[in-house]
Amino acid sequence: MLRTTLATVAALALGTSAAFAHVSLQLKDAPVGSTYRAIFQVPHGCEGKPTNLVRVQIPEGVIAVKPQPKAGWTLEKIKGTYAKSYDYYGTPTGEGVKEVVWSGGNLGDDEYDEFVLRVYLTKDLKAGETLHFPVVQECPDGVAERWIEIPAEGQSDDDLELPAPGVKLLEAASGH
Ligand SMILES: [Cu+2]
Repeated sequence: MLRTTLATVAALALGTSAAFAHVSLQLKDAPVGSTYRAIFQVPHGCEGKPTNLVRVQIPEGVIAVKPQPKAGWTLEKIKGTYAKSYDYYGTPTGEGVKEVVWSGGNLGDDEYDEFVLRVYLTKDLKAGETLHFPVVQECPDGVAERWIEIPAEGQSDDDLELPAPGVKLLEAASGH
């Protein structure tokens, strides 16, 4: 698994850059303590090949994940235990969906599509920070685009070849 990952990264580094349009989130900011529609925009395939699989990793602090099914794609919800228990409108929530996979589809390199999750952004997340959702796009012949880079302190997405899509966290709305 790790060997495959490193080989893919190396192949991407040597191959043509696909960074002219990143996988990104359509809604760029959202308050903590609220429901968020995470709309992942997939603007191209991998090195000209169609996309057959889209995998989204759910960051810690994001709970109550409900993916939107897509015609022609098989939906898989991988569940697990969170690092801690989170408050979901008064209900302690310690486990849930940690990864979502849409597979078996065929999105052409010259086509565009969106993959949607409805999630709850807990108040444990920090307003002012950017929350990243690592995404992997898989294409035929073992080719993939791994949007998993997270900017270090002082860096922005523009400094990265394959930035993970992110949403800017805002202060919780009052009077909920
Ligand atoms: Cu790109």
